[in-house]
Amino acid sequence: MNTSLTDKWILITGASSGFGAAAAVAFAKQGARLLLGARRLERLEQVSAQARAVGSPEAHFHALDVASTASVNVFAAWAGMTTGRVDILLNNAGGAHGLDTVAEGKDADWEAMFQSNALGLLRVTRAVLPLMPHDAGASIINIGSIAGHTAYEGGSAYCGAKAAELQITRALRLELNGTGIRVSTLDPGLAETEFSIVRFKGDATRATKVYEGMNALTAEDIAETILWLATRPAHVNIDELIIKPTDQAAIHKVFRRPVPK
Ligand code: NDP
Ligand code: 8X3
Repeated sequence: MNTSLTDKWILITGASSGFGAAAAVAFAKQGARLLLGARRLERLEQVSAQARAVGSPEAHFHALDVASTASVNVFAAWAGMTTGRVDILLNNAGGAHGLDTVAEGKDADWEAMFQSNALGLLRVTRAVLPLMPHDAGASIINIGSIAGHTAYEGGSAYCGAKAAELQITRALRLELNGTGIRVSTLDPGLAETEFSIVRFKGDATRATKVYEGMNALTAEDIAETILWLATRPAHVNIDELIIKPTDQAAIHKVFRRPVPK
């Protein structure tokens, strides 16, 4: 039997936009209860209101900076007081900062990428694990990237951080073997969210060009896949799943239609 999400508690990091916000809404439509974290509180407030409007009996939010151990621990304590139980942990917070070569790279960008995509995932998982039940179909779903599998120029730190995410996921699955807690990584290719706006530090024109002439994945595509992962029967673990747009045959091979001038 597939796992029902009704009354399950779902904790989502990076729930203020993109995949995390879309996943919150998708889980809410299934009647799940939500714990949402990110740094932008006004955006979290909007997402939690939308989640309640589409069917979540409870959608709570709290400030979370996964780059700070103190913030993660306060967030996890809040989650524990709110519910005492987390059935599904979606480690989604992360992103890219800059597209510089190693020769041109900035410490602040490198640090932000390893903090959010790798160390943040470790910190949140450590803090939330005590809240996760054993042998009840609980899941940890980590968001990786095809960038963790294949490097590209300008992607050294992002690709490195997502490669770390992949290996952290694999180690965690070994460590949790026997607990019944499932551990998956979902590794998308090009998806049009705020990802490139963040990467290019607010340059929307440059961000739009990343997806020009091709049909990119949407946040809803990813949310639907996360939902599918979370609802496999309790004895089924999807270890690693790569999802790419049909127009993206490989990280460097993207089909683009001519764009009318
Ligand atoms: P968005 O920029 O739309 O969302 C990123 C989310 O991460 C936001 O909610 C942001 O919240 C949160 N976040 C970033 N840093 C922190 C932090 N330090 N503490 C807490 N939250 C943080 O992009 P996506 O939805 O596309 O990205 C979601 C995940 O998917 C990321 O891990 C990204 O690397 C990955 N990914 C994206 C792909 C794409 O093409 N879009 C492809 C493959 C993977 P806030 O700023 O409010 O804190
Ligand atoms: C995001 C996909 O190819 O822009 O992780 O790095 S890519």
